[in-house]
Amino acid sequence: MKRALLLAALVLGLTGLTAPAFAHNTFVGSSPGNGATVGSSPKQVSVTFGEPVQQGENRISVLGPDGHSQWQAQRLATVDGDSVRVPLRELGPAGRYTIAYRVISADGHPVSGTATFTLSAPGHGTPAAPEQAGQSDTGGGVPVWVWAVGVVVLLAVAIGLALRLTRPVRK
Ligand SMILES: [Cu+2]
Repeated sequence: MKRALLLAALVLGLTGLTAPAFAHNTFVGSSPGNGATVGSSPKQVSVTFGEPVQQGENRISVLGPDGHSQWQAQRLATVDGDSVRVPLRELGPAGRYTIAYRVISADGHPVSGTATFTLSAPGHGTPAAPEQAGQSDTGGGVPVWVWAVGVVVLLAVAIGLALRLTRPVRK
């Protein structure tokens, strides 16, 4: 019994260690370049990876110097081989903007990360309204109480089954 547990722990440990080693996509670069300074608002932002990006829920959010205002002009990023891009609104305040990406690798795994660039001279733009930026749908999905009810029902079914199975058979 102890040996079996040890073996199970070992297998879990090994898979846990090796799982991240299987290639998923890696960040290669961005435009504007990571750490670059631009004098005026770029028309678009793109991020390039080491492998092709799958079509789907690929997103690039461009966050303003305040850390939360959003400046991308499109909810989903356009895939172009191994890179993704979104058009930008005209930027506003000068300062450091963050390119936050989340894309789907060719192997189906999501890859996310950030790059930054600095706008040296303020533009005349204003950030996207939350619903335009696609923020309103991030809280979507199944409400927690539905899950809770599901778990309770499953438990009840399991207990019922267990009781039936353990009940002595009468003849
Ligand atoms: Cu992967």
